[in-house]
Amino acid sequence: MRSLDDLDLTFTTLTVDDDGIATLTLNRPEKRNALNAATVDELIDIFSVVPRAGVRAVVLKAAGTHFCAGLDLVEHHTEDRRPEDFMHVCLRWHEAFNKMEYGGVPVIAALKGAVVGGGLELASSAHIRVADASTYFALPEGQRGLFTGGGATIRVADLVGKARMIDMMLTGRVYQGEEAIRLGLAQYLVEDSEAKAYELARAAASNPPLSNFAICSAISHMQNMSGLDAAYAEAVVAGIVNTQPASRGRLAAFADKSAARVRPNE
Ligand code: 1HE
Repeated sequence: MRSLDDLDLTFTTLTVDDDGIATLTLNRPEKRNALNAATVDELIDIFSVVPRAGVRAVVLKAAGTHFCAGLDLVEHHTEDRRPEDFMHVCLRWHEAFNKMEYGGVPVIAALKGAVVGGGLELASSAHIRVADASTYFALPEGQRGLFTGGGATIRVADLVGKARMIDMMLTGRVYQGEEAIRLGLAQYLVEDSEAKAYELARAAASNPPLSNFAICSAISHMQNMSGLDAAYAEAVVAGIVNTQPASRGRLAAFADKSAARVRPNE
């Protein structure tokens, strides 16, 4: 079985601290972290290993001032790809992003600057998105004479709805700030998106891993099912998760009144 130590990374870096919090950094700032084929291969490798490496949460962040400029347009231009070549490029993107979304390990994206095109497809595969004042979202595919190929028709449409996604693609409309939060492009708007992402990762990492596995895979799977099948799958997952040994002590603490209660924000 491959381990984190076996990973051979050029355009990304991955570190894991003693608490099992991984930091995955897109590390091609001179190209605004544009996703070339090699970076996508690295993401596939990383998310093939992470779920079996004891990682409890991942903070996905970027070097430089922009999160991700999407598809490497220069590589795409230089390679002069045939339809079947680009279809396989897209299948690799889907493999990487599906491994992220369905892998069972919480991924928290710390956003800044441009989160555009394929960069938004990447961000929308994370489980939580944190934006700062510099963050802006767009789908410039129409302007470039392209179409989304990394799952935006599923994940971005899911976040903002079909009509808004079509508008973004047709007109290049940019969303940022509170408006982006209101639409669901990110769940948090803060001064320091990285600091907040680590805070959220630590909170998530304190849950039992099996609970997080269900939260970060079952919900996505269930969205793909009929209502009837989703309800059945939910019962099966809850049967396993809600009787796990790791929940016994937490339930006991609630019963003996030593566990924290759920209170409104101050
Ligand atoms: C790139 C890319 C890229 C920058 N591919 N090289 N995505 C887009 O349409 C967004 C394209 N990029 C931009 O609009 C801007 O570059 C940014 C807003 C992200 C940043 O602007 P800025 O002024 O900070 O940087 P820059 O001067 O435009 O670019 C700096 C360098 O990064 C430059 O390279 P250099 O060698 O000339 O220094 C740029 O060429 C390079 N660079 N973005 C390649 N995207 C699976 S289908 C998905 C379809 C899509 O993602 S379509 C959306 C593509």
